[in-house]
Parts: sequence; structure tokens; C-alpha cells
Amino acid sequence: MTYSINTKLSDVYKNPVGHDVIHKLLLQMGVSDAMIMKIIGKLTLKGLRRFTKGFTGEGFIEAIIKLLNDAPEAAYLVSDESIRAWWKEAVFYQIYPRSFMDGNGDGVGDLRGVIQKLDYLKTLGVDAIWLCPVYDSPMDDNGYDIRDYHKIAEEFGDMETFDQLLFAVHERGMRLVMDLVVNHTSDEHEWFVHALQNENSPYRDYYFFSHMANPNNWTSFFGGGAWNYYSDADIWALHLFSKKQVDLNWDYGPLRQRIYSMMRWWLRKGVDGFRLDVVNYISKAPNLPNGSEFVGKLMGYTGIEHYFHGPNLHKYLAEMRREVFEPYNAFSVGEAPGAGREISKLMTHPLRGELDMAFCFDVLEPPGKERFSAYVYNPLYLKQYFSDWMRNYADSCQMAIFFNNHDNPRMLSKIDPEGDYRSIVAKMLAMLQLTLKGTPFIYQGDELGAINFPFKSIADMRDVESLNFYRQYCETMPSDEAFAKVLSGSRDHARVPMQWNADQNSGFTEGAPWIVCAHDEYNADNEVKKEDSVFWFYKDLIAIRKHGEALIYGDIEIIKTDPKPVFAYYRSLGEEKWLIVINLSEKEQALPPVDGFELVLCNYGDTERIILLPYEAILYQKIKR
Ligand code: TEU
Ligand code: CA
Repeated sequence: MTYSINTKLSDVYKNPVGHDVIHKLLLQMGVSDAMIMKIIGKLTLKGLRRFTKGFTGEGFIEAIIKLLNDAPEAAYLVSDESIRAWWKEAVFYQIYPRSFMDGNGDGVGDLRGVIQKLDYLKTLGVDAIWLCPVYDSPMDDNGYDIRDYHKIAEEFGDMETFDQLLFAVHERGMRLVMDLVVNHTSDEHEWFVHALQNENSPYRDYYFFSHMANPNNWTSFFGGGAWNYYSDADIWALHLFSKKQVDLNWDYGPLRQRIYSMMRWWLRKGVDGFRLDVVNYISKAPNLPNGSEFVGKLMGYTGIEHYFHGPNLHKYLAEMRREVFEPYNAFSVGEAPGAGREISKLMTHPLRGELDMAFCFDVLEPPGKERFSAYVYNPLYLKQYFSDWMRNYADSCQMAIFFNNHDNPRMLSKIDPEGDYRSIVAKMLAMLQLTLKGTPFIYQGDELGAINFPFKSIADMRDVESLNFYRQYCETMPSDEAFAKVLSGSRDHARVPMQWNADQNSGFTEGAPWIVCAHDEYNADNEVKKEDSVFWFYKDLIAIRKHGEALIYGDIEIIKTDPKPVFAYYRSLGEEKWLIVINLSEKEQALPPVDGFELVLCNYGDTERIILLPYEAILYQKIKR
């Protein structure tokens, strides 16, 4: 189908990219698509433009049409074979090494520290580790600015220590997945340095350079414009993130080959796969056209429609699979900000041969909310969100299930900011994460019920994004307001040190920690000892999940429940059948019928009752006759 100004919105919505764009825009506005599409489905894009001329402005509809025509027709090749794979069965654990464990007392977490804690992870039941970047880097963005892909950052250790870590992980029957940033490099990477030094350098083609000042209106995710000027070379370069993270030009074939051979180098070393940073951004629209101001205002970033699903994205992902993953049987999960359910399907459908899994972020904020606004997260949205993905994604693709990572405040604090139900809500999230259909990704501290840190001042924050935004907000508001706004969304909440014990600096370091450290009674020492702790709840759930196959490969059937705040579903495979009942509200709710099932695990202990307490989450198993 060819899309034009005369295409109806209902047809736009049927296109995978069209679906995700409409869904995202409506989500951002805080309205549900099901309802709206009934009303506006017949409207053509031309009609939409007429109606919304006032605010969608120049270029918006044209950009959408371009995206639609570039998109692969949805290949909804449902495959129900449930191909077995280790990464579908595994429980992943994300380590942010800087904040995990300091092995040498310099205040910064490191590889030696990770090695020390492997047995802890093994005890929890972890199968695979996602290790955030540890490559050589000037650390402008804590390692997401790579200077040398073949070297370990000094503050984290060296290659010998890395090899020891890899060995120690494998020795324990676990796997190691490397975080890898290939959308950009550090401006201190030798490719970029050479490119700047010599205008005839072949490396000029590795990046996006321009002799024109600010060749387009794109903005950076970390504030300000997306172009930086280099006076010595009298040239501008594109950076979607910080100034020190310059975007690579994936349309240049030799660059892609350099990246692939570097990836193979790591695979030959024995790592088990990659988590690919912002991998859906690697293909940019030719000639980097201006972004729509409307999208810019709505999403907070101008230009994003020209690279969140670029024209060659699928081509490059398929190429990467052929050239890198396939020959080594390596695992891949792509971080895909801005992608929704359908784009995710295009990237991860087993019959399309691109990635194994993708991280999409619509779960992190409920409709109409954004990270830097103060709000309380209503977990009822989780029912809507996961029901949709379970019904329309999880049948053919493997969903990555997570609530936290190093880029967001803690979900637990978003739902329960006062901490009235701290361990209850932490366990409720665990229940969802380990019983929904997909692969769970636990972020360090989740298993301890970690919460946001009550930062007192901007001087205690370290993240380049928080610091840039603070400066930017201060231009238009009083500094206390600017700080409050940064505090709502700061990534540093998730980057304060892991809580190991009650010692000074919580057992994280014997030196002075690089960032403020909590003294939390929810620490590993306490939690491992206490039988009803969050830790043990995770541990039990992980063990239960592994015991059979139904919670991994089994079908999921969502039960229609009244009252609405109750989320209930069956997971079943052959004779094995589970029933999960979760109260997503702070009010008591009626318990749906559970005849024929017996209680296995509950976040309020294991006594049978007839009402559901606030945020109660229960796992039942079918009684065998
Ligand atoms: O994050 C990409 C990203 O777009 C967001 O998820 C991120 O939260 C950012 O703050 C957007 O405002 C990845 C990494 O996970 C993040 O740590 C890096 O800073 C970023 O890429 C750049 O490499
Ligand atoms: Ca250290």
C-alpha cells in the first residue's frame, strides 16, 4: 500500500509504524487509542491536517507519510512454535558497575567488586548478567561515551580482570551480556580525533559533519541543540546525546564493518551477547531534514521522527544478525526508546531475523505523564499495558519485562512515594515480572526493594542529564523549582550505591563513594537473613518459575475481572497451570473465584483470605487430581 495525504487514519493505524506513532502521540496526550480511533478513523491525513493546522504545523504530516512509506508492511507471521532458547528461560540481572560494588576502595564500583558479588547473584537465582558499559571512556555519560571499544576503563579494572569476571560468571553457569554503544562514540575516540584533525581523513565519513552552522533544528536528549562546533576544524558535528557523544554514520558501509568486527572480537572472547544502546536510532533520514516543531513540543525532542525508525534500520539490524550474532549464536537485546509494540515486533519477530528482544519504554510512565513531572504512578495502567502486550506481542515475540533501569527513578517510589507499602509493592512488581510471559530483567536493588534517594541539593547529583537540565530549567524558573523538577526525573535515583549492609557506606566501598550513599535497612545483609523479605520473595519466585515450564513457555490467558483494579491471568502448559491474582490498587478488592487452585506464594504471607488487601499479589497453582 502506498500512503498519501488521502490515506485514512484507520489505515495509518494498521501500518506498524503508523500504529506506534498514533499510539505514542495519544499516550503523550493522555488519551486511549481504542476510543479515539473509532471517532477519527475515517478522517484522512489531509482532513487531520485541516483540523489540526493550528498546532501540528509545517512538516508533521509529510514526515508521517514518509515514515509510513518506508516501513515494512507488517509481517504478522504468527509463529506459535515457542522455539526454546536460553534467553527465554533466563532471569537477567542488570549491573550498573559504577554503583554495584567497589573492589579497591577508591569509591567507584568496579569489575573486581562484581566478581565478589557473583555468589550473591547465584543465590538469588540469576542466570544472565547485563553489564552496563565498562569500556575505556572519559565518563561524560558514565561509560555510554566509549573512547576505545577494545579496552576496559581504568576505574573499572583491566582486560585481565574482565577475563576473570567472564570466567567466574561462566564457571557458575551464568552468562554475560555486554552493554554496547554503537549509535555514537566519545568525541575522544580515535576515529573522531582523526576526523577532526584532517579534512581528507576517511574518518570524516564515520560521523555527521557539516560546514554549515546548525544544519538542522534537532535537539539533544541532554538539552540544547544537537550540533556542536569545533573551531579548529571549523566544522559542526551531530550529537543526539551529550556534546561528548558524537553520532556515527551508519550509512557508511566501512563503518558498519568496523563495528561488526569489533563485536565479533568480543564474541570470540566468549561474551554471550549484547544489549545494544539506542539501537533504533542508528539509521537517520537522508540529508537530516528539520524536525516537526509539533512533535518536538509534544515529545520534548525535535527531530526524533527522522531517526527513531530510520529508513535503513531493519536492513542494518538484519545485516548485524547475519554478520555478528548468527555465526556466534549470540544473544541480542536492543534498547529502543520511542518504539512501540509494532515496531518492536518488526525488530524482534523470529521470522524476520533481526534482534532477539527489545526494550520499549511505554511502561515507565502512565498516559500523559513524563519523567520530569511530579506525579504518583497509578499501577492500574500496568493492567492495560501488559494486557495489550500479552495479547498482541507475546504470542509471537519474547517480551523484555522490567520496571527499572539506570535511566529512571525507581518504579517503587513512583507508585508508593511515601513508602507506606514498600515491601508489599516491591513484591507485587516482582510477581508481575516473574509470571507474565517474557524474560525478566531485574535491575540491581529491585530485589532489595530499593527506592529513590532524597537528594537535598544539585551538588549531590552527578548525572550529565540532571546537571544540564538543571542549568536549563534555571533559565526560566527559580532554582528551588528547577531542582524539584530535576529531582522528579533524575537518573541518579537509580545510580546511588547498592545497599549491601549496615556499615558506613553500606558495604559498597571502604573509601569515599563517588555519589551519595543511603543507609537503608533494606540492605542485602538484612534481606538475605529475613525470610519474608523482598529478596526471598524474588528468590522464591525465580525458583518456582524455573521449576516447570508453564511460567516460561506457557500460554497466558487474561481473565476478565470486575472489579477493574484486579489483574488476573492463567499461565498454562499441558498439565501445569498457574493462576495469578493481583490487586493493583490501594483499596481492598473482592477476590475472584480460585476454585481448584491452591495458594503458593503471596506478598502478605500465605494465609487464605477472601478479600484482596492493598496491592496484594497471589500465585496459585492448580490442584492436581
Ligand atoms: O538511553 C537512551 C535514552 O534515550 C533514554 O532512555 C535515556 O533515559 C535518556 O535519558 C533520554 O532522556 C541510553 C542509555 O541507557 C543511557 O544511559 C545513555 O545516557 C544514553 O543511551 C546515551 O548513550
Ligand atoms: Ca573501585
